[in-house]
Amino acid sequence: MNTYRIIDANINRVSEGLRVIEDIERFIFEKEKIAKEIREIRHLVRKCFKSPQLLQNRNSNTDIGLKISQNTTLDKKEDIDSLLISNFKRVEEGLRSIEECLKILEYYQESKIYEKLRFSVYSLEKKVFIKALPRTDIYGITGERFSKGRTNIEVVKDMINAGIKIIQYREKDKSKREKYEDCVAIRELTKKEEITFIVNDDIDIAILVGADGIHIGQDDIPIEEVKQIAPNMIIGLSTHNSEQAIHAVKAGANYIGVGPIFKTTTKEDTEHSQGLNYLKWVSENIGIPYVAIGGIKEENIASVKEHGGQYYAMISELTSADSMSEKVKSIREILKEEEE
Ligand code: TZP
Ligand code: MG
Repeated sequence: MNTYRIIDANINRVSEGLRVIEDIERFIFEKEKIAKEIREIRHLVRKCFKSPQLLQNRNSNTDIGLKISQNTTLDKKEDIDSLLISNFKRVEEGLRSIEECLKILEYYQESKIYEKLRFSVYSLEKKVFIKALPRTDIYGITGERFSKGRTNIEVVKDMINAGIKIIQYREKDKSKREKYEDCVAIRELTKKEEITFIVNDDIDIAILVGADGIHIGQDDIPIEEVKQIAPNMIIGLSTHNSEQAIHAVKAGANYIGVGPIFKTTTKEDTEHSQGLNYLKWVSENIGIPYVAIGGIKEENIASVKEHGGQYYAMISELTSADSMSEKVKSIREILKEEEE
């Protein structure tokens, strides 16, 4: 029956589309977790509906689609992103087709499985494309001068082991070359663990090491320009007042820094900010993610949370902790208590 022929064609189409996406994530972006998720879905697509009717009804030789495809250039792809997009669409449409055909054949339960798979692919698509900070709480930042003799690399390893999911490389006392070398090593460590890695200030280093994002300040190159040269990166912009926050959103920042919340000795000549009041305002008026920064410590983080805290960036509180894991654990306990 021709309905089986549609299902057979779409199981192939979906699996092949998933394979293209999986290969891109695996070999180009080296995203192990995402590649694994795709592989699991790909296996399920093949496994969840089996029938001898599929092969029996296959008739690739007479498929008019091949002739159409051979004579069109509509399927031309310009870059990896468009390859990804078209394969996601192929997979989603194919899954819908399988789902509907199974209903006709009265495989109702099986149809529901393919519906579920389609929704898993929608979420995956979002995960692959969205340039956003992962859902987490602590945003760790380096600074060798504040690290009690530890190197930035050691601190990053500690951060990763402590379960921090976003790490920013910020280093004001090193040469470009030294910073570059640090970042190459940190990229390797963070890539393996799928930690979001953001580089402060040095757009060139961020691009060269393949960081996930760049963090810039009000006196750096305008965000509009940064977006031009690093279109696939998360871009964070420090803000100190509501005008700057509104502008950051308009200019396309993926998140903003909000601070300084408290007095800090870690950053010299910090711009004045209304601290907690400004944070509160951001939490009520700004629709993109925001990261509170400046003097945040275990002792005061509860008040940051009370004023709408979402992400909490810390340098000295983390880098100078005797045990990073213990520090992170206590901070997370406080944040959890606040939620209850
Ligand atoms: N931007 C505003 S305050 C600050 C930066 C980079 C320093 C934050 O460091 P600490 O040690 O967490 O106060
Ligand atoms: Mg800066």
